[in-house]
Amino acid sequence: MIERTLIVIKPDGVRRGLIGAIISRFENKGFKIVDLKMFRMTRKQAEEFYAPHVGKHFYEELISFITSGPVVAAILEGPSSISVVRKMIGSTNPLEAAPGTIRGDYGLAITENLIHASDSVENFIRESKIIFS
Ligand code: 3AN
Repeated sequence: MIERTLIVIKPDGVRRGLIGAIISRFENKGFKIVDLKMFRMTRKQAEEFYAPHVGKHFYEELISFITSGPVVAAILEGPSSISVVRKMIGSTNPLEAAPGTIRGDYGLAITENLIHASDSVENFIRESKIIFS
């Protein structure tokens, strides 16, 4: 089924000059980029975006990290994009992410884990409204 998903290259990915390397993986895989933007999340946007994590021990660190510099957000379209893109980014903890995944190849830290990708249609709709409306 052709569907859309949202990815956000986090401030560490932008700071480290990995925008092109990350985006090209999705292009090489065959996904179509249907929207793309670079911006800095406001505190309000970050709180909405990470609302499902309110109260978790890493919440404050997550909010301050995601607002610490510019991010690059893209909407990708292709077959089963939500699950395929989640596989391509790898496990949340880069120490456990398989080699060949983005987090497995580029990361060593759980907060600064390079990239976010929507994990369901509902979250894709919710998250992309926050970023692209
Ligand atoms: P994913 O991004 O793999 O879907 P989520 O949604 O469980 O992971 O977590 C959102 C973000 O919160 C992660 N990308 C990561 O930056 C941060 N995070 C998740 N779990 C932890 C943790 N145990 N300690 C610190 N940060 C965490």
